Amino acid sequence: MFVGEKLHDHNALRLAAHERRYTFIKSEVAIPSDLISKLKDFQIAIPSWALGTGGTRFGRFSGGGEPRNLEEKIADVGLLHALNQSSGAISLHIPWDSTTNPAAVKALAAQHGLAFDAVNSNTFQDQANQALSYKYGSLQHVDAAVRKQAVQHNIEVIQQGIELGSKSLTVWLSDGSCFPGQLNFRKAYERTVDSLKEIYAALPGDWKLFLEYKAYEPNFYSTTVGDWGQSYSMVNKLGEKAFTLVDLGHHLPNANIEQIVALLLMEGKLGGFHFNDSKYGDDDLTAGSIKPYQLFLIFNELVDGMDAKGMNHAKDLGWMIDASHNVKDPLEDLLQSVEAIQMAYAQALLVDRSALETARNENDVVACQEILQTAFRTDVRALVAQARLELGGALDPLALFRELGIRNQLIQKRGAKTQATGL
Ligand code: RM4
Ligand code: MN
Ligand code: MN
Repeated sequence: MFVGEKLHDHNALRLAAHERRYTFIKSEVAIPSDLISKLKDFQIAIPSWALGTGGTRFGRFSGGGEPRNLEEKIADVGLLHALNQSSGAISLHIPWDSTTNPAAVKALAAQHGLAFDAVNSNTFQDQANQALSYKYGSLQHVDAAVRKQAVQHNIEVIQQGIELGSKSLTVWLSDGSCFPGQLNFRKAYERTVDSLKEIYAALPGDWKLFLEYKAYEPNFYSTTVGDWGQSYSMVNKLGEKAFTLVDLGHHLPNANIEQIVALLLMEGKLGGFHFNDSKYGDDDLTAGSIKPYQLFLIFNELVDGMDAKGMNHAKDLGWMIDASHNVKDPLEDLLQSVEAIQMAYAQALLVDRSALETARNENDVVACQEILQTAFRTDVRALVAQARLELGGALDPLALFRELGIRNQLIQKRGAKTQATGL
């Protein structure tokens, strides 16, 4: 859509100010020579289910112009990517995004410069045409026929993913229990692992399986894959293509997520991320909007841990957003999230790691804190903007989105009352 020629004018107007800021940071801060190229390589996948307005059980307030089908979702992500050149992938949720014409969908995505990141299965809802219910769980269910149906669904998701060129499956289970006594924890665990083994057996050789954990909701007493330990022990039983996926909103309050990330990476079992932010639970708010320091500390561990293993920052883990926007324009929110993630990554790349190691070895706690906070307090926006500029994106994607009146155009094209699939 309509970004091309306007982007040039937008950047021309802002170039002098940007160059002033970029020159300033280069004169003030020791910037690793490969920082800009690392930022340029770093692409963040957009979830297909976050392109419409999210709701809560109390209601949903659409902003209009929401994508009505998969093609329009791809167009929306293409738009984001045209603005920031950093959202070059889309993560699909099946059956919400099922298609009967994968070749056409793949070609459309390619026109927008988009790849398909992890495909997500859905055994937390019952579909209209579904034989058996997931009310009491899916892969953990006491009835083998329900488990079989859920396994089969995951295998179908893999097959759809293969046709689109995806390379990973994310399994998030709502399985658990709402009341003490309802579930035999041990048996639920064992049944889940057995079901996962069947899904794992259907994975192509170059695919990964991500097992996402979540502390609670929709089950409120126990969740069968409730924390990183449970996911980690399960993926270890599956094999080398299985990994744990960390969704930042899926922990109990005050969990030290950066430590979890460091240890999963050390064990070679961190698969990827669902970025978002939260104040209380699985709030799915804009990345970096509530706890930006935590986001930075997570990236600090990621950079440290990936470098220790010689991993490729951009390619060796799955970088995805998982968000829901109740009051913001979804596309504006996603632009903000991508930028926040890039900033945390840039700040982590600025950490003076040898000075930090020295300070740690000398038990100089004050120096350790100073080193991290110096990086965190650096205004890296000009670095992120420079990477975007070199890629052909907008100096200020959010401003350009507004200058172009994109939401109004979408409303005119799609209507004010459209509703995208999702929660
Ligand atoms: C869950 C979880 C999953 C997502 C669903 C829609 O809370 O975060 O990743 O697929 O929501
Ligand atoms: Mn998630
Ligand atoms: Mn979630």
